[in-house]
Amino acid sequence: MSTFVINTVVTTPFEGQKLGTSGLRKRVKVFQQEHYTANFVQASLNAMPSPGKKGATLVVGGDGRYYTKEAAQIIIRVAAGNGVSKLIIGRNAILSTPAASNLIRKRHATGGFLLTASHNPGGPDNDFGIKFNVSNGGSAPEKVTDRIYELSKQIKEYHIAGLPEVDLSELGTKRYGEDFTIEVVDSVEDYVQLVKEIFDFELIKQFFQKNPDYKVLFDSLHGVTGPYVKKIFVEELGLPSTSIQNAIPLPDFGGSHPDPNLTYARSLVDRVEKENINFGAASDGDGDRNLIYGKSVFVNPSDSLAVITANAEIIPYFKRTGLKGVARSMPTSGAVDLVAKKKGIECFETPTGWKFFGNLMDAGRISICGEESFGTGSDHIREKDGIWAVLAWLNIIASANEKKPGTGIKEILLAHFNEYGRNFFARYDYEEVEEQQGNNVINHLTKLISTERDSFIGKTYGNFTVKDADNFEYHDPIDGSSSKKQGIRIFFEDGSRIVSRLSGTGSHGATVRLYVEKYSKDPLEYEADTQKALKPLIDVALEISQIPAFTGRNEPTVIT
Ligand code: VG1
Ligand code: CO
Repeated sequence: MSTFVINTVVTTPFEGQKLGTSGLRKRVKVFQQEHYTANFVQASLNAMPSPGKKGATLVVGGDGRYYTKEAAQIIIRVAAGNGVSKLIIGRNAILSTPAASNLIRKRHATGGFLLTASHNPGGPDNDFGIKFNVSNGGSAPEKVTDRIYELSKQIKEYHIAGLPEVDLSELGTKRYGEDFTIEVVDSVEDYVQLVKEIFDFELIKQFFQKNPDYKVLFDSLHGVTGPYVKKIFVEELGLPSTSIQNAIPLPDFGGSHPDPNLTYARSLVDRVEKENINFGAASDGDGDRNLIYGKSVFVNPSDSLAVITANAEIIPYFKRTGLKGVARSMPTSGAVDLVAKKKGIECFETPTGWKFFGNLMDAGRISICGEESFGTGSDHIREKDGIWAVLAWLNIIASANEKKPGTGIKEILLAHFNEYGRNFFARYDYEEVEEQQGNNVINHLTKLISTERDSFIGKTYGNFTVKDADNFEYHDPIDGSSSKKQGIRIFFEDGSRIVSRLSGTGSHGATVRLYVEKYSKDPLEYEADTQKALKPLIDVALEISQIPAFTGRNEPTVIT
């Protein structure tokens, strides 16, 4: 047991320590500035909801991106300097976001620091990020993140313990001084145990055994999930080790963008097509997003949410807990709403960002929730969970094959569309335009729906007539808080809709998002190509929003 001194360091505020949709994300170089990270950690600890930082237990870990080790050491010293009593840290400071959320809950911790910028690229010239989570295992709600930002603007000092660098590669508990302990835990174990309690591993395993030709490929995109998928898919479910790729986490994600979509997970998509792989999947840097892609069939995340909800009762966890309500973020398509209606359960529409689901889950109002941005999950934790979504699909497929052998992703999707109709959905992202250009788009749309409202409502563009429009506002039914200006929504007479908002996760410039949705009950369209089916509406969306003119971009960076 070594004791330590606590030093109080005089500091001045840094600009822009404002948390976005999910934590503080900046260039690594910004975090590397002297005092920058310590300031932010100090502000977060000061903003901790009651009972506060003294005596707190915090979970620490992240996706292993560049600067993780340094940030973990700063967190250790500032936490010890502030009277935090215990840190539970993933080995080598590695924890996927879902695993961290699980640990916070399982160990009844007060909260946690998650070291990740999620799907943003990593490495010395790219992004680092810190998320602050609270005792339910979820991202701090807005009232806490607002307070962190306020405190970061007033900060004058931070407290830091004079501890030597702590070796995080060795499992076990070490005590420092009178009341500070660090427990280094296995990054994977608790999470694997959790998913084994949720899904029918035996059934999935038998399905793979009975169908040795059913090919699976999971792409970790060099993010944090590598060791998790190796344990789950290879060791537990018995798939060959060739069923996983890019499974070694790298601090710069191999120089690519660890974002599981059709653009950045191209190598997975290409292999699925070329090698006739039945089930392809990918996750993002910190493991909370998922992509499901089978031979010539892409599962849109909004549809994924609906399909999982429709089939939830075959998953042991929901058999046990019952299916309460569901929720989706506002831009996510209304496919899940139709399932909720049929099942007679509540359905909530929340702003973008997983933190808005937390209250609903804590209050027992929802079991499953999702976002169009490749996020799906449930109340087993308080973060979205990439591996969970993949296992949910595999459980559904394995179960469907009990009744009808040969059922794959495509058959499940088509059966779903036949029952509920199809919500065509696409998202256009214009990444890293200038901040002013992004604001111009939103200001223009705001004008249309406010001062120019009278001439805008009722106006016809192509085959679409504007029926209504607003800037989405959310009233949390649990704590009564409200969140304004969450995205411009334009509704058309035929039920179609377009949405636009600025991203809150970028670290540079602005990213404009445009979401387009159209519902069809025509069976001839169930196998149609999304972009083709949506073309007329996308044209109208571009005409109304004037995005190409405002941004100088004729094409989006990413199309989902
Ligand atoms: C994006 C997504 C949002 C998601 C957020 C965090 O936010 O649109 O749905 O919750 O990323 O996901 P924004 O503000 O850029 O649109 V993650 O995997 O980056 O933690
Ligand atoms: Co993520």
